[in-house]
Amino acid sequence: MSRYQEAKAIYAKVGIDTDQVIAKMKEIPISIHCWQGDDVIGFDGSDSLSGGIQTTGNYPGRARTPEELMADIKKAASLMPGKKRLNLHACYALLGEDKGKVDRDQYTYKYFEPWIKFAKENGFDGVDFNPTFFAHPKMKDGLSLSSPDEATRRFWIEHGKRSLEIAAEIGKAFGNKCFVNIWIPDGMKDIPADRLGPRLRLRDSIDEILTVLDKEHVQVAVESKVFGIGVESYTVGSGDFYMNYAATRGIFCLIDNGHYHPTENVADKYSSLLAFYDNIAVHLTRSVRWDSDHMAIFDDTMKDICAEIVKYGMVDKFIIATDWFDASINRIFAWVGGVRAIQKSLMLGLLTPWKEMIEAEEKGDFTKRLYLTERNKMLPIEDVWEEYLRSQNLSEEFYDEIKEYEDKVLSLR
Ligand code: RNT
Ligand code: ZN
Repeated sequence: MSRYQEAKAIYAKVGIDTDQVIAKMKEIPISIHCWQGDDVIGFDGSDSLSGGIQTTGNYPGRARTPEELMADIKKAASLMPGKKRLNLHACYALLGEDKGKVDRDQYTYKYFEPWIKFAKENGFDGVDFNPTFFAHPKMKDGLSLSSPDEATRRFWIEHGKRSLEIAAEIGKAFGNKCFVNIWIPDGMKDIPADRLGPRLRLRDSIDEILTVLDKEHVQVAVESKVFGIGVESYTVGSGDFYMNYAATRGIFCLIDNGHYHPTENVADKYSSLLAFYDNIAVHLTRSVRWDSDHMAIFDDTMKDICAEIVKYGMVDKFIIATDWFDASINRIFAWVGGVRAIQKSLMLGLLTPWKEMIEAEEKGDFTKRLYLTERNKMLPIEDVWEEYLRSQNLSEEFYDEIKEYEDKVLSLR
């Protein structure tokens, strides 16, 4: 009997069908962020990152051109099991001869067409899109959509509109909905005098952006945050602000697990949203003491988060995207290792006897609930994971392949 066959029998005894789990795993799409490979720099003119987020480390091999980034994404994606989408940011526009002439308020689909072609040729299921409201000279005093300056606000509103128009074309190109996430870094380093004004302006700015939303091809979410580097005292787009905004506008909230106070339990948040929204978008990352965007790992936080995603049989309601940018390790590994860690966590969630545990809980048998929690921890998930990989011609022995790519490609940059 193979190890998988044995594991299958062990899980069957506790009421879990591992074949079904593997089949389910293959259906869960993950939107892979394009920005791990170049430290969130993009190709539309910026040479450094700003807006309260930061990439740290200087591991050699950063992708400097679209060709390099595409080659790296292709390599990374080839080592990731499962269904993948590609998550693009507007700053990855391929402007060609228009570079320096066309700004973000004038971007159109054509600047992203090579990305769409790339995604189609490399087996991505679709492409998602993000307007880029950071690392740009038109941010004024750290503000974009909430700026008191009319011209500044107008520029960024137009950027938001162009982004939704581009997303509609992307949705049409793939025949599925392009998911757009709005995140802005707007905030203040020191104590604001006016907490309301910026929020009213942000509300009105997004309202105006949404007037061009094509609901047939695009889905939109807003991503809140608690603070950023250099904007510690006030964040315009806070959790409360966006939760109310999304609910009243019929769009979605995006929960980035790095965007809360370190003691908050992000896994506890999804069920509150499930009670009110059709969809929940998530950015999965690892925050170490702050929103540090370390590569995701198979740790308790990720396990708890992913269990909440799968345990109610509502995984289809989740729009899962990755979001980290570690420049201190091989960037291809950061992509692959992080995505695999999320998938392992999702698999663990699917291999847990939630039904039995919920039944025990409803009967008030908390002893059994805790017994089952502990028993499940040592069951042979590794063998199911390996089978999942094997079914896609992959294995957990992927370090050498990444090292070879580093020696032959990354180290020559
Ligand atoms: C920043 C947000 C946001 C960005 C990306 C690049 O704190 O998490 O999602 O990471 O848009
Ligand atoms: Zn995020």
